Amino acid sequence: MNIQLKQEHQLKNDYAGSFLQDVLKGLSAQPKKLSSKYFYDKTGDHLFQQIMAMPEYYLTHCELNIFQNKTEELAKAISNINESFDLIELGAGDAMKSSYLLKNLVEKGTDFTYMPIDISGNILTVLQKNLQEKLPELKILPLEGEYFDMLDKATGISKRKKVVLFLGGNIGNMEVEEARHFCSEVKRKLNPGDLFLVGFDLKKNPNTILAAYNDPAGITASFNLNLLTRINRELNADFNEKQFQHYQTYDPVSGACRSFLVSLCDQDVHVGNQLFHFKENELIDMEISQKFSEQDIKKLAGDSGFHILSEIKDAKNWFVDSIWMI
Ligand code: AVJ
Repeated sequence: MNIQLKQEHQLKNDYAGSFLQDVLKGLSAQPKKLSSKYFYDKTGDHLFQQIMAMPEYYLTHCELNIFQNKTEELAKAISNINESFDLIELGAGDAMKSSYLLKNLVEKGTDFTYMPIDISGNILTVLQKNLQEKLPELKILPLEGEYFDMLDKATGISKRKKVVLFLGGNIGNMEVEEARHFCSEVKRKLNPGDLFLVGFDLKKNPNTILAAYNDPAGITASFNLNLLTRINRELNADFNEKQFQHYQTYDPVSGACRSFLVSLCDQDVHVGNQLFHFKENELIDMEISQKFSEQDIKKLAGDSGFHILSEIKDAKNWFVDSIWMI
């Protein structure tokens, strides 16, 4: 095995190891918990694409509206730092939204390298192929792995100014305290003058929010249940997906939108060589999609060592891309 392959093999093994550890730890907790960061295997990527295409899932249109219609504003705000820079995207996915910004920057002759980071190598391959066809002049360096490992890698590769994008309301997949810690860690890895652009889904009519995560066709349910299927396949487990049911909540006071799986009966599940008992109606806490007020955002920026440079909203004022500086 050559060194490159050996390193990749090692990385994959470490990743599988932490997946197993996270699952065992989560299922031993009270209430039982699984991390939504593991939703995105090949089927999960596909189901998420379907979610983004649902009429109820307004988030897609909102941030797309910003990137399509306020491209120049975005480009001005991030090119403010003036010299050449690296544009790092955390959880780039298929880069559908950011491609509008990339096109604008490329056409202006801006000197930058696009560094998309994603945990899914599968989606990064698709992204690279699409972008190379669409924007042949774009300098692109995909980084497959966990955000902070890859952020370290990116800051090691070049000493240029950094603009970090964290779009799609992905920050919402963290509990408030976790989000604070996450943003502080991003700040620690950056230098004064670097920028952090974060997409936040804003608090709005609670019925609108709940509908986006509780679709009647059950795509969101399948998206949650698919993690059980993935655990069966990759971690030698025996979940019976038919014995779990999706349950969605939204609390308009805290802004927490949460999804659970409910055990429909008393049952035992093996994961590797460990046994977990589920009582009837016992929950697995699957995902939080936190919604924010303007005040919540200001507090989060301040608490993690940033100040807000500018804010760009969609036409409905449902979503904001908030641009922060150290
Ligand atoms: C990818 C985190 C933005 O929380 O809205 C969509 C994931 N979960 N439907 C979100 C998701 C259920 C999504 N993010």
